Amino acid sequence: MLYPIQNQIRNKMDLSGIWDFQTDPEEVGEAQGWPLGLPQSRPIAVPGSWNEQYSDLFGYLDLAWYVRRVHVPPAWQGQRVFLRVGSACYHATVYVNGVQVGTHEGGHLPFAFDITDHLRWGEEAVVAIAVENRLMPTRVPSGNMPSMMGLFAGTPRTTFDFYPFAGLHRPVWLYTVPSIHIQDITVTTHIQGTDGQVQVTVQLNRPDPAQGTLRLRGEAGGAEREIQASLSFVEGVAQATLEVPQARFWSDRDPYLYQLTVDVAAEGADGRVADRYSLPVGIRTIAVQDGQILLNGQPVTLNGFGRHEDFYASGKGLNLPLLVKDYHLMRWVGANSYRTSHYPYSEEEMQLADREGFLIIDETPAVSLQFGDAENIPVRLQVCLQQLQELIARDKNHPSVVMWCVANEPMPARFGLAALEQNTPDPAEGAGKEFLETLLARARALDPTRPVTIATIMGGPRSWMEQCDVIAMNRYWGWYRYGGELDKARDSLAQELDEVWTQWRRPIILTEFGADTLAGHHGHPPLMWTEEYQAELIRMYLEVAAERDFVAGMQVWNFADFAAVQSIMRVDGVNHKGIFTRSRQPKLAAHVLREFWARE
Ligand code: GCB
Repeated sequence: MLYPIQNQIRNKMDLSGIWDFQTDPEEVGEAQGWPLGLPQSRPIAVPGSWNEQYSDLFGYLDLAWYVRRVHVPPAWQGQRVFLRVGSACYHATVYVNGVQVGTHEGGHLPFAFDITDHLRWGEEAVVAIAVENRLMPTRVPSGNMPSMMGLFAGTPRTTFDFYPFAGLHRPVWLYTVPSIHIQDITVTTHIQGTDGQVQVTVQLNRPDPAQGTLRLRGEAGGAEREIQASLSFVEGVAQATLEVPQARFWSDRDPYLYQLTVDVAAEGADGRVADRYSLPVGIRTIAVQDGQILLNGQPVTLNGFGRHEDFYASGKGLNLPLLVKDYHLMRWVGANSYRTSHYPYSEEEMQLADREGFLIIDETPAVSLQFGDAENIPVRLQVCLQQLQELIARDKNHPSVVMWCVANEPMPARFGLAALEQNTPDPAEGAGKEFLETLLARARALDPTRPVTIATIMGGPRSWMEQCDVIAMNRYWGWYRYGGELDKARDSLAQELDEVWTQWRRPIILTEFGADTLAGHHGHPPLMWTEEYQAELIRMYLEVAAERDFVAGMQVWNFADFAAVQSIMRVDGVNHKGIFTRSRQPKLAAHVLREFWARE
């Protein structure tokens, strides 16, 4: 799925702004004509979560309507017009001029519908999007599981530890494509010595024979050049390889981007371009070999964070200044990497990662998968496969994306403090293993060029790691286990890392470790919840990792404090494991990270 662009041929219009909004808890809106206008609307910002914009909507997750009117430029007539939603959490139904044009399940991933036939040229169009984010066992991520009782259950009843923000979280666009158009582009890159190879597959929307060209602009042979190849479409598909002598490779230290332009020639010999699409390309390879992750053939360490899209007022809504600031702060501590825990982040964020040289573990929305309720497993598997396919289709061309993570902390049936001891036999082990291996295999089939992994939970069966290229471990020695006992935590961490390495001989990334910390709380001795405790715990983990070559990355949980559900586990409804506060002020541990990472 290509990101909409504006050029000589294609058009786009950003519908971000203030929309009309109304909740519909009784679900009467469609029958009462709301797709054409809301009877009692109030203003709402798009993108943005509704929960953070109105205090009475904080806990609201049922159906709500967004409506706005838009003038589609008459100059667009003759092209196909699409309506594209960057992310709607969780389920969306889209209407244009009162007619339903499509539905989509699953947050954090874009979808688009061809609305050309529903427009009346010269008249304003009414766009309506009905969104709901009900928590259900059949959804991914899941909620309202019957099993979720007890001391740690929160409000609302998620299976996961972040607030289930709802709404239109990313921009809504109108965009156009010509009648014969480029539907998809797949770029893979290879390296031979100092030369680069850019392999491009282009897919058209029609199978008719057609011709086209590829142009790649950037450094080659020590100078700025343009390298070209021609494309011959058979059954709508064409492939070509561009050879780049003495290429400048993309890396976290030098995120150099080439510009690739694909042209499709119009029928007839007048040289007219029917469609054109341009995108940045980073020439790089990523591989796993002998217990190391290799970027362009060299060992690389992924240091950084698990994060969240989360901020005051905007909730999970795209917030561009925040994005720039977060990258600035991550660089300040010396990070070169993060995981999109626990769902795909915005496309704008992935573009920035390409440009700024961050190495991304790109995660699907499959957080806290459950395997105890056999009746719901087939439905969840289908949703997971759909989300995986949509994620890879969206992000496959980003050089920054170096790994797919198909699930975060799939849950053992015997989860609980007792099961935190390693290798407790788990009744869900078999069902979970089959489910997870289906996801890993699908990711590999969709993209054979990137390693795949699962972020595993403490106490989860080790057998679930078997098919991962890289072992990703979320570990809370010193917090959920041996809280306040950092010496014991150190020994357990070291022992576990060595055991996992001995068993699987694959690079290990600690994709989570951390401690809840109230900014401004201090203590000597360093008790849990103080800034000193977090700083010492982080230091301990980094020291243990530094003694082990097979540790290929350290990602602290979390970059910043973030909104979670209300529970006795989360003071103020916030997970306080951030290295920065929710308002992005550093805690003491930020300086420890700088000490380890920024000096390199
Ligand atoms: C985890 C989860 C993450 C939580 C974190 C915590 O293992 O992956 O979503 O926020 O623990 O702080 O408990």
